[in-house]
Amino acid sequence: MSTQSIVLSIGGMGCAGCVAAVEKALLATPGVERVVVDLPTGHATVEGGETAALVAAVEAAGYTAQPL
Ligand SMILES: [Cu+2]
Repeated sequence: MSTQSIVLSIGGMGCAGCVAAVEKALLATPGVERVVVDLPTGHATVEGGETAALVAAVEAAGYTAQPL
């Protein structure tokens, strides 16, 4: 069974520390298996989890998230 990837546009990241914080928040979300956050594009590619929960986790970490 393949895991569906969800791509989020993250707002508010300015450095590698932000990337790490967003990655940590997403990885802590139930069902998430893999997270790749790209700072230049602001895109987070997430395998597993549900979109609404991912957005909520990112927002709780202090950033914005919008599904692409
Ligand atoms: Cu930062």
